[in-house]
Amino acid sequence: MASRLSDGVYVRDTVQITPKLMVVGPFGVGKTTLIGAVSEIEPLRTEELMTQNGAATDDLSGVPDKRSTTVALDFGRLTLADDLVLYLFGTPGQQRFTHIWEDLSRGAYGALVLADSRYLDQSFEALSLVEKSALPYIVALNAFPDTPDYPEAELREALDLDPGTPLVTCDARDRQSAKTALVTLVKHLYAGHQESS
Ligand SMILES: Nc1nc2c(ncn2[C@@H]2O[C@H](COP(=O)(O)OP(=O)(O)OP(=O)(O)O)[C@@H](O)[C@H]2O)c(=O)[nH]1
Ligand SMILES: [Mg+2]
Repeated sequence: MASRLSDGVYVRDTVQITPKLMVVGPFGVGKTTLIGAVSEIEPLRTEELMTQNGAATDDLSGVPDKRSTTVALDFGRLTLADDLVLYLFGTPGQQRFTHIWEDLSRGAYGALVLADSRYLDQSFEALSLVEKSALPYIVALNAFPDTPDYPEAELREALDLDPGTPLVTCDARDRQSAKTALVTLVKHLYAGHQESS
């Protein structure tokens, strides 16, 4: 059994809570990277190479080395405690895939909205999708090397965040940092659940 656990085939038999969580955000913000960094199973990826045909719509200014894009979903799994396993679903970031969101997010419990503070306006669409679907969420700013250090109050105002919505910074490539952002989301969901029960 131990070896199957490490294969990622089984979860521990103490697991009781398995929320489906969405990782959303604009094109190239780091959703696939974050799920790959934290997943304890081989993450499912649906990456396709980007071609010259997409040059007009795929804005690579923040991620000049990016070569592929998610066309359906990312999927990963993270055990946070003996009784708690997260199932992570990443969405495609390109606007032409927005219709996939409704199907993918069915049954989700909450969302991590990844944002890039160099291009905050690009996050508005993802924020409005989670708000429309009434999913509780937090915002995690994925820090890139040239990300300016804006005061939190300015970032909150620019994103029009409710005072109760957590705003954190993470490095989507770093397992511990990405995990900390997910823990913040889970605590936020738990606090909301406590309030409503
Ligand atoms: N410097 C830096 N680069 C990052 C970071 N996160 C992601 N990248 C790079 O930025 C690019 C975008 O990452 P992806 O994970 O593909 O982004 P995505 O949000 O899944 O993109 P789409 O699925 O196309 O919307 C990749 O080339 C990553 O290596 C980060 O935290 N810092
Ligand atoms: Mg992706």
